[in-house]
Amino acid sequence: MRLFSNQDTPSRSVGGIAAIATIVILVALWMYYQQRNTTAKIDSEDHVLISNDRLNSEKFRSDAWFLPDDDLFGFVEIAGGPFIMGSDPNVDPLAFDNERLTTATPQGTVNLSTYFISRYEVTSGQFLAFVKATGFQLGPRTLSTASDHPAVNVSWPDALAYCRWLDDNLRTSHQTPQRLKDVLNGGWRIGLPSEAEWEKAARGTDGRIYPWGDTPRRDRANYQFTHTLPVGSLDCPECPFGLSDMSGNVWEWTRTPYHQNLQDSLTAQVNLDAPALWVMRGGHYGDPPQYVRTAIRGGADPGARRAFIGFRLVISRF
Ligand SMILES: [Ca+2]
Repeated sequence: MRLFSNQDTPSRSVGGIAAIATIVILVALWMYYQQRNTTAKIDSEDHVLISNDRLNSEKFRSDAWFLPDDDLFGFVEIAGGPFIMGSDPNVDPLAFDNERLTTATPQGTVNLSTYFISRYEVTSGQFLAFVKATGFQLGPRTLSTASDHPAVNVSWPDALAYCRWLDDNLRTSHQTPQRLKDVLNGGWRIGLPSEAEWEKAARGTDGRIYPWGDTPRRDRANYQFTHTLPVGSLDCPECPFGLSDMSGNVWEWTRTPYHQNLQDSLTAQVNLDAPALWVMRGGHYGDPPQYVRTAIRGGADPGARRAFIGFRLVISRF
């Protein structure tokens, strides 16, 4: 379209320039808006993509402690029954020795009762709501990430304190959806997952190596990267139970004391007064593929506050 020419009158030229300036301003505003609503994503060939992430501002309730906006506040039911736990090095050559169920039986079936697990890692926004409500004393870097990123630099006691506050809060608040209240009133409580609960949620019942299958995929989880992403940034339609970031983003605390094989951890009596390392699962944003497998496990000192350790929640009968 021709806007103006040498034959145009001065007034028509001024009008054309104004039209162009208006278009430039509108394009600049549109680009600014897009930038504010985007987040980095990584495709299967390691390209960093920029995608629109308006979803994240819509999926948490600012009027309800920034919990996910559904009738269970983001908790997902995991039906009772068996699953395959542990790693057989004949099946998964990347397996570490500490992923064995027992020394003699590296992989086996474990049966769990029904429980609920949170779809996302606990976010900074959710943790901040707890801090504001209670005056809880933070670590110096605890809320260093944006509100929809996972809460990091949280110790094991910090995570437990959040769980206890949320449990008390949701039992008594009129904001709690009735379906969730019914669950909590049925003898269940909010806490950290056991490592068996965590592993079943991550790999489902078929013993898969990653939540989406048996080969690494950087378009499904945040790893081999430089920083955390907003929780739930990467879609994973193949992942069991619709959970996000079980692999990568941040390691996640569990309520299980660390032992060198799984069976000893599963059967250990929890003694909060005894020195222990606590199991964390799932790997973090900077880890290689081997460290974001569903069976990966590490032990951390309960007081550790690290930029790559966060947590998620369960509702269980523990
Ligand atoms: Ca994670």
